[in-house]
Amino acid sequence: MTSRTPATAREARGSAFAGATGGDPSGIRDEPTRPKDTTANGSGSGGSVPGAGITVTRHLAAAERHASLAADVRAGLTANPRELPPKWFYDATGSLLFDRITRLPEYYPTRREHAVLAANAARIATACPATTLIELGSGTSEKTRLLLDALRKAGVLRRFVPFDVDEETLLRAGQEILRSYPGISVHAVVGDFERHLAFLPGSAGGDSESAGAGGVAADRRLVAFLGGTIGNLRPETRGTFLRALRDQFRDGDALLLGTDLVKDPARLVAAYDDSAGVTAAFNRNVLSVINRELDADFDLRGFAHVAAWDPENSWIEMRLRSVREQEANVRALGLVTRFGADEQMRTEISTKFTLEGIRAELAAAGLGTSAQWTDPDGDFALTLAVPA
Ligand code: SAH
Ligand code: AVI
Repeated sequence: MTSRTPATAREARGSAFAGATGGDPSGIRDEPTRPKDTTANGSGSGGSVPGAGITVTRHLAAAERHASLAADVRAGLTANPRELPPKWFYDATGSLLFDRITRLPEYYPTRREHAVLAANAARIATACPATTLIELGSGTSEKTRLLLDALRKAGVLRRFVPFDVDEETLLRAGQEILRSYPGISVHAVVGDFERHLAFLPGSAGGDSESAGAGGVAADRRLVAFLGGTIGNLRPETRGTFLRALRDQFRDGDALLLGTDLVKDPARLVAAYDDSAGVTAAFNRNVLSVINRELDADFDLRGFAHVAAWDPENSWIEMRLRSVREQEANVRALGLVTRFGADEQMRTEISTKFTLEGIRAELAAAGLGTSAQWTDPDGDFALTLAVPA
């Protein structure tokens, strides 16, 4: 029901066929929020009709995004040492830069995960013949096509739910999936998986295409969290995240988790400090996001990219090093922040796991591992987990 839609969420349905909407070159026409109209046949999602367009739920519309970014930046810039959360790398430029990273010779994780998925997608679809595939941190959803293909072959898939903070990339990817997979509905969720998991489509608290007319009966959900993005969360946040996800699960639901594995530190550092400088540009992009969205004046040339392996925490750390004494004015926050020469600000951790460590973390969150696969070189793992 619409009443189950969170107060911060706004919904819109729009035609997702490119060029079909006249004025809007994106092909997605968002309609103003009309709570009654978004409720089709008693469902709370806008009742997406297969093939008719993508449904969009926004937990991070402009005002929420601004407030969330402002709070994170204020906390991060006034902390000692300074730190910014990696989710803010991803505006349209950041997502584009990440996409370029995935094609770099040094950045092996995407290719390795693609290989594990290609080898095991049919097994995954047999183990969890899902009617709904939810993808957290979906980005371009490129590898996800392997899962969509396998689930469609299994004959049960009805809905794809990509979920990401970067609306532009999310909607473009959603449109492309819709075009490639006729008969499958796409419900895009603009949100933060650290805050909005309770509202996953099909959850008790979420805007669900519930059973009934126009809905997805006996919805069985596979939640894919690929790319190793879980490694970008701190250990305590990972635990909270996994428990929140477990709380949303019903019998039959499953998590497919992609994780990068511990390996030679030299390979790890090279993957995060490529010779073409793409990762450096990606790292600095967080400053561009703050400049644009919080009216700040960071000089991107004043910050050098740093990638370092931390063996104690088993993670790669990305930082921005101030190359000189400088200050930046974040006008939207009324905050002037001073950096000393060589002062470093952490922008990302990227944790590298062991197979046993992953199983233990899942178990601690009430998830039992039903299968685990790696590529032949043991670089990257996929773990399938179900409520214990
Ligand atoms: N899954 C893709 C993309 C990985 S890049 C792959 O495997 O290649 C990480 C993605 O997660 C980006 O698209 C980014 O926008 C998204 N993301 C990062 N933090 C997020 C958060 N807190 N909530 C939702 N999405 C997030
Ligand atoms: C999205 N995430 C898993 C990437 C990673 O490898 O930690 C982000 C990234 N950072 C630098 N390169 C890629």
